[in-house]
Amino acid sequence: MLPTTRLTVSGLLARAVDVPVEPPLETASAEIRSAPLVLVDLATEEGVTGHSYAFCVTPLALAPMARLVSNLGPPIEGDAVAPLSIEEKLHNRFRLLGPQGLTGMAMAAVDVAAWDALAKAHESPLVEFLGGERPPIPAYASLRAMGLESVTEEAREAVGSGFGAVKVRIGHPDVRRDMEVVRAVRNAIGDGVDLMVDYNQVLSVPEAISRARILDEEGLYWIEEPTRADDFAGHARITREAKTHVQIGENWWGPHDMAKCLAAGASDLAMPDVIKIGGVSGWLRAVALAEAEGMPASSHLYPEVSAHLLAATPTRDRLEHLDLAGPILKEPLRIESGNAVLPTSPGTGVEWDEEAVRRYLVD
Ligand code: SMN
Ligand code: MG
Repeated sequence: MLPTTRLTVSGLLARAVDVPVEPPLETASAEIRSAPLVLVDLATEEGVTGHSYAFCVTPLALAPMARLVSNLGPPIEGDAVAPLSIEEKLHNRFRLLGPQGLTGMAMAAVDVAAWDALAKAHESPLVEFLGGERPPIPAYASLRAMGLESVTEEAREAVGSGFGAVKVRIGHPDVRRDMEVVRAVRNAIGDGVDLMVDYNQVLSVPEAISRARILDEEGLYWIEEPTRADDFAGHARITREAKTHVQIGENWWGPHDMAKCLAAGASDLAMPDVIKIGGVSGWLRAVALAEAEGMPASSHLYPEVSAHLLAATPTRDRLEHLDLAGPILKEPLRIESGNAVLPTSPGTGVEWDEEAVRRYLVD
């Protein structure tokens, strides 16, 4: 007999944890010393539980986000675990408020947990449930330090452990410092390794254009978010002026926002964030847009879920490897010779280490 694959939502549990980020993640916008995560458990009447987490970036958003996610429980209790129907229902609830920001993230976290539960009920890793296989997924090391010596050392270690690409955060007050860092890292990693840079939105449009012209000679793989993420017109100007590819996918609030960005010519590349893009459901629509444009698609954070999704992405490029949730997971995503190894366990492979969760729980 086939196992039961029809599931019914029996409850939604949202827990807030604040997990140390060691060493801290330095960016031109802010330093991240801890990862405020909302852990989501979608329980079903059949006994299967789906998991997901949402990274709130700042602890200021942690408690409201946990509350918002748990508020989504009662409206879906008793419903089928059918992510597309749940999405439609919750989107209707939020239509007049808007699906950007915490509302969108909360809905996406529920979506990922629902897909996880379904894949578990089918006893398949998420990628196989989506119709794909488990190829090795090329990853890049997303480096944490911004200081010249420390980031150069980090880059050397990453390449030593097999990564074929690294990303460094720049956006120093003086472009000459940006150049020094880029050249020191390039020197450490050699010409055969791809190098990306991330400005985390700190430049004005004219400043971004002049820095891009200088960086254009460095053979960078992409320049990420040189200016404000929602400034598609500004990014389109930068994209036209820069020889290097511009990458601004991480702050697309759903596939519709991505479509507007592409229509504006504001990014050469895609890198959806699974929680900002609308979960597994949003991701699948987003990468269909990328495929139609012949646009390589990488991922942003959430390496455990993104690895499955990239494996099902026709224009897959690279997985961002930045391990924020590792300390509270039973099994962090494995990286071997610079490639993510998809787990064979059912679902996404995200399972909580309950002892660690208790340690970092925030009331
Ligand atoms: C980033 C943004 C927000 C939190 C962590 C890291 C960064 C990235 O822009 O691309 O990794
Ligand atoms: Mg970024």
